[in-house]
Amino acid sequence: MGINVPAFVAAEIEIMVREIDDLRQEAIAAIGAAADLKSLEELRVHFAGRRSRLREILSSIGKLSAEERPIIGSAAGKAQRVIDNALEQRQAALEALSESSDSFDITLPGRRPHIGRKHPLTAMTDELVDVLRSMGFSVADGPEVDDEFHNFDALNTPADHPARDEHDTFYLDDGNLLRTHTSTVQIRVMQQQPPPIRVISQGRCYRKETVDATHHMVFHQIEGLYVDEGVSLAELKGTLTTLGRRIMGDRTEIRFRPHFFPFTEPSVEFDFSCTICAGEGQIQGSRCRVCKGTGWIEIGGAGMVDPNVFRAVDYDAEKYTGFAFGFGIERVAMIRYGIDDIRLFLDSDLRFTRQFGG
Ligand code: FA5
Repeated sequence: MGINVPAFVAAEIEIMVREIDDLRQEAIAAIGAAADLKSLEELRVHFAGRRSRLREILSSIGKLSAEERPIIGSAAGKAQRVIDNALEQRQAALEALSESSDSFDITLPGRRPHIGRKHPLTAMTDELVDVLRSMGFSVADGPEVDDEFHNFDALNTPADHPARDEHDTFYLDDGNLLRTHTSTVQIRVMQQQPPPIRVISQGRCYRKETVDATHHMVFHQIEGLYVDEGVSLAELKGTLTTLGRRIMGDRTEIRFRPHFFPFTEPSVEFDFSCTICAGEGQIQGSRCRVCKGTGWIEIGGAGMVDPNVFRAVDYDAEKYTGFAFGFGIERVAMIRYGIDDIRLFLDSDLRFTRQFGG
């Protein structure tokens, strides 16, 4: 694109116009060939910057005669617009190029996709539920915010009963409370359906507890209830022995220790033989760390359902008997996975959970 120079202009002006034309062409060629944004910026400074030759020409226009002024002004202004336009277009093209090459750089190492896994507590719960379901228990659910009736009264624990002290919890303004055990679900199920009942329930429980390595104010329990005519303590023992062997290993033994729970009579606490030292209490002469040398690991509580509980849900206490058991899932998971502090289950540090498969 040449510039027509009128016949009357002086030779210097003609030279100037040619210079502007050359500058424009040189700029367009260099800008089109700019390989990256950095070199484009250098070209911007050189051809369109404050100290560029084109600016110099434009600022000297005032010194020219009235005839010359529009010739140079128009040539230089046009050249500047063309250069600015070329700079803008090349910048857009280079930016698009760098974005697309960013996302398609096949030489970069691949990003490993984050594969989630089950929290050890979830894995343990799923396993316990699977075993108990395979033994004929169905799964029931209940609310974590419950009332005193389901958490205490219906479980034969009236307001003045000393057993309430061990289940101190968090009370809401409306008089409801955060359940202290999953036994609340026993009551809800029995209120809804007649015997026979064979049900388990698992979930979060709360107690106003001082937190240490084995106690938390938020923990999980799993509970079992079997009600029918002629259910016996022997069946309770058989059920828990099977559960113990499926979870802890084929050689696991169970023992019952007499205990007290308001809602069962008789009541027991049950222990599984220690799988680490095979119930010996010691490994190669030194005391077993897991069972602390006793050969037994405390698991939970159980017993035959107290007739008063049946009366609270309008069951015929003369006709039916039943057993119930309940234990902490953290406790079993800690033994199973060798976790020595219950607080770790609530830790958001993924280095903890990533240690467990599943
Ligand atoms: C009960 O909660 C009874 N409901 C269990 C039961 C059910 C007995 C049916 C008879 C028939 P206990 O308070 O002992 O019992 O708690 C049972 C288990 O829950 C304990 O063995 C322990 O493993 C777990 N547990 C209780 N409190 C906490 C706590 N603060 N932190 C972690 N685990 C706990």
